[in-house]
Amino acid sequence: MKRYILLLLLAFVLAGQAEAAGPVVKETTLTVRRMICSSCATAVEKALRGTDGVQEVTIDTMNDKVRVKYDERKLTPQQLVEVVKKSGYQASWPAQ
Ligand SMILES: [Cu+2]
Repeated sequence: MKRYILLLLLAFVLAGQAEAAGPVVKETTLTVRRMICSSCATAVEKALRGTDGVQEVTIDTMNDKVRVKYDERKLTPQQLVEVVKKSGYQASWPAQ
């Protein structure tokens, strides 16, 4: 009986771990140069939002900064930089 309870406990612990294995959300800031108007910002935002693993994008054109929340199990900051570059803008990480 004791053993059965232990097994049950173990099952609960394992189930809890499986649930915890969702997205691992990280937040980072990229420097993106030459977003001179709102359509530049929209282009960068669209490119990032269309990328699997990106959860939230905040563009700060005044300071050349783009804040991104992303799932670190799917993306790296370097990949985010590549996405921005492909949309036609200079990007760097860590932010400068
Ligand atoms: Cu523009």
